Amino acid sequence: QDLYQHPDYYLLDELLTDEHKLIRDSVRAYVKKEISPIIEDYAQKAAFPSQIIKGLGELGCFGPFVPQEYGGAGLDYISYGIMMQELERGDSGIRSTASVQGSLVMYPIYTYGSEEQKKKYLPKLATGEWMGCFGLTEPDHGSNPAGMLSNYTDAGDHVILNGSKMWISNAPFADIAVVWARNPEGKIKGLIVERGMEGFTTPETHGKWSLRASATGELVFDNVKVPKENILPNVEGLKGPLGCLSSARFGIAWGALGCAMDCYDTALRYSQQRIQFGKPIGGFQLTQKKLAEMITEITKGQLLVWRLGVLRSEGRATPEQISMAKRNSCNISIQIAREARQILGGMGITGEYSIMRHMMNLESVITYEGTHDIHLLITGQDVTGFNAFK
Ligand code: TGC
Ligand code: FAD
Repeated sequence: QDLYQHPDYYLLDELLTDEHKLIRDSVRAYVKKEISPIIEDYAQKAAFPSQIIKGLGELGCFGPFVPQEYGGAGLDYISYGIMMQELERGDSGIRSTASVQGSLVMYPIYTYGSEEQKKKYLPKLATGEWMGCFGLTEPDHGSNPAGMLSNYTDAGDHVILNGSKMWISNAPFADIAVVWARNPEGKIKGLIVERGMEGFTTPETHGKWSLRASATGELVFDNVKVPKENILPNVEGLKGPLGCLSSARFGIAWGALGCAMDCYDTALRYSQQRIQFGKPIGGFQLTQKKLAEMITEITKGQLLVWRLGVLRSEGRATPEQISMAKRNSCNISIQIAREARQILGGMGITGEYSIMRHMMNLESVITYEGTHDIHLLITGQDVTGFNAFK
């Protein structure tokens, strides 16, 4: 980790501003000091290192695109992407925590919330004093959230929420949950559910072989009384949660590349030092093929997410463009992790190196926020005009 060389084969640093590079350096230094030394241990014991929350807040990793008046930093989307890249180079579970807080909790409150909701929640979420989670997926509705069953009925100054969500990142420790449920007219609305509301529980999901340093759980609503002032007033329908996913998927497109960079860097250095048959394994053509293909895919991926960052910062990135980048980054990263693991031979399966942890984490990353195939179908629909989902 200490010797990490950031891959920049096409001199893409020249496309970044000094502020971007400063942000990258500070998040990278934080990851090196606070995350890399402990993350393997936390992943092995399947625990979330909650002590890092304060530092992530201080660094501005929670909702950096939110304006300063609400506690954010008002940064552009390339800055956000760079932060996610550096965090995920440390661990996808850590990036997940920041993604959920920024894109799936702060973004909807900022974009769809009332002024009172923004003032009440955003500054505390930006520092990490309060942590949030995002409840869209249900036991029977994963790729197809339009079928969700969670719902609420009207009861005067509050509503009564029933239903359940599963696979929810940060749920076990979150102070609030942004939850998507049907209103009495059957329309999808967002609600802010707070820990401590009667009938609201968050059982933890155990036994994961992936994202082990991230806490995952369910959200269970058993006649939960939610004040009407906690309903997000400015959006209705599936475009509400899907809009949040666009922000999070954008961050993942950058983040997954961080894993790829770490795996490539580790494998490259190992190949230069490991001697077999009297010479470094990096001298064998088959090893070079692996490394050359890795750096080619990383470079293509870097160009894709940089351009996407420009478009997103200008408000021009389409959901379909974001899908393409999320899918591509996850796909190349998981393949690079598998090839990098091979280059390390037996050492590749141990926790002494980060590769196997990245590889297992990426199985979640390629699945959540829309699976590999769902994103393919989004591109397919966009280019052909035909909807293959239904
Ligand atoms: P469809 O009819 O296509 O769309 C409904 C409405 O939404 C609009 N829309 C979007 N808006 C913003 N951003 C997007 N990405 C959008 N995609 C669609 C669309 O224009 C339409 O608007 P309107 O005004 O016409 O109503 O909806 P559909 O039911 O056909 O679904 C399409 C599909 C399959 C692509 C969608 O359901 C989907 O993306 N499914 C995948 C589900 C998913 O990604 N779940 C993620 C759960 S959260 C999570 O995994 C967090 S992990 C966090 C971590 O730990 O990092
Ligand atoms: P399914 O939808 O059942 O899909 C199973 C398979 O069928 C997939 O291969 C899929 O591609 C395929 N498939 C489905 N429909 C089609 C189709 N029309 N055509 C072709 N193939 C299809 N959700 C949240 O709301 N909040 C969170 O914070 C969150 N965090 C998560 C953390 C982790 C660790 C994990 C693993 C998941 C998380 N999720 C979260 C849920 C995640 O978004 C879903 O797992 C994902 O959307 C897929 O849903 P599913 O697991 O129900 O799979």
